[in-house]
Amino acid sequence: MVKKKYYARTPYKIVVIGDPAVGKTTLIQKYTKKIYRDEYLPTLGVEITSKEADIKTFDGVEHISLIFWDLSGQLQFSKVRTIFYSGVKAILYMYDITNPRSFQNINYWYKEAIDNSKMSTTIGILIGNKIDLENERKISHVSGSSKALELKMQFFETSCKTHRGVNELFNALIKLLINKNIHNIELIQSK
Ligand SMILES: Nc1nc2c(ncn2[C@@H]2O[C@H](COP(=O)(O)OP(=O)(O)O)[C@@H](O)[C@H]2O)c(=O)[nH]1
Ligand SMILES: [Mg+2]
Repeated sequence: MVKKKYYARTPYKIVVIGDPAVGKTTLIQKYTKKIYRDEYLPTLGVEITSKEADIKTFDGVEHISLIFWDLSGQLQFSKVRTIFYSGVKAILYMYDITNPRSFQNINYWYKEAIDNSKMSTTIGILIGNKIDLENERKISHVSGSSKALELKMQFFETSCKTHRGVNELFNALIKLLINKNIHNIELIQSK
């Protein structure tokens, strides 16, 4: 039997939220391997970065485009809130495992997101970052996974420094986004 092969270009908008300095920008830049800005909207204080990939599913290859929206610098979030959440497909909630306040504030970011996006169709993933700083850890893995359970999200711990957990996180995100049986996630084309 000849497998059906199709080639759809689907852009997925993903927003990354969490307290300042938890590693949002670093995570996106590590994954997209971009050290420059695709597009910078200084008036909005939002950075938009894309990554394209071919995903092998059981019935062919799907071409996808991930568009990351990342809040940058000092901004009055209230001014960009509506455009920031408009059309969002997935929300990455990030805290720093060495910073309890950033973990407590996940509740704030979650409330913020449910008030401003269509949560019934939005994917959420909770991320505890900076696991290379194990000696300074204040939030246990169990606390993180309980919070994720409570908010009905998947949970990952990452280090943008060592790259640990980063690919697992994005592979899971892609699986949730394309919502298909995936034979193999291979970034066979990435630019
Ligand atoms: N040790 C460690 N530092 C990190 C990690 N991720 C980010 N950082 C550092 O944390 C600081 C804030 O990162 P940034 O990406 O600007 O945070 P943002 O404000 O959430 O976008 C920077 O100095 C990063 O180099 C990590 O996984 N481990
Ligand atoms: Mg940033």
